[in-house]
Amino acid sequence: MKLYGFSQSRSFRALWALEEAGLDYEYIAINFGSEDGPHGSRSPEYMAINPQGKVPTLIDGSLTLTESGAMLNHIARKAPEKKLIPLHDEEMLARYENFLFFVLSDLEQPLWTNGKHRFALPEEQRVPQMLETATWEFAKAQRALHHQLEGRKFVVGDHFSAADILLAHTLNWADRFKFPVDKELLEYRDTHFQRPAAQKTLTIVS
Ligand SMILES: N[C@@H](CCC(=O)N[C@@H](CS)C(=O)NCC(=O)O)C(=O)O
Repeated sequence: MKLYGFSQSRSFRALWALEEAGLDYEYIAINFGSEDGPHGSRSPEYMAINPQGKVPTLIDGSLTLTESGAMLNHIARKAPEKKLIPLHDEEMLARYENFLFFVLSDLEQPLWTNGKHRFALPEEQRVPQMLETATWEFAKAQRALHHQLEGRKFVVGDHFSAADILLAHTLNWADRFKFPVDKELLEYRDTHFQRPAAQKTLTIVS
């Protein structure tokens, strides 16, 4: 497998999952914003595999994935013995998927809104008032998160899964963007970031 990524972007999730899964992979660092091929995010070569010029991109044989959530599930399914996805329990799998979609559509969305309106969008498309709205939306999603987690150490069941990778990474993103993150959620992030696979991932992207 080949993973194209950049620093502590959403690529971190896929890279962490590859490390947890113990799969063979090659990591290719993308030059963000560069038009120079083959590894500039805006180069024709990279845009041919990821038409939006975004990271991450995962290539597995003839399969190309451009969504970090789908990558987590694909990697988790490739290493069933690691139990990163609850494949054989219908109810648990539904809870896991419900959580993934919640993080991607509600918890992460205000973080990306913040990033887009501070630096990612072309300047003429940025709306400064969106920053306040994003902070308000994150606080709302964080309250819903507490309700879903109910103080548990893991998102689903009694062990670590790819949903924990997604949540811990997203909380870290919120903290780096200086969103107010509740203490117990930062403790949850810190606990999972101590895992050897997360520590190894940090060294790869730094
Ligand atoms: N939904 C995609 C989003 C990917 C994405 O937006 N990545 C950011 C970096 S974290 C990016 O490459 N942004 C560049 C851009 O928007 O032009 C995913 O979850 O993988």
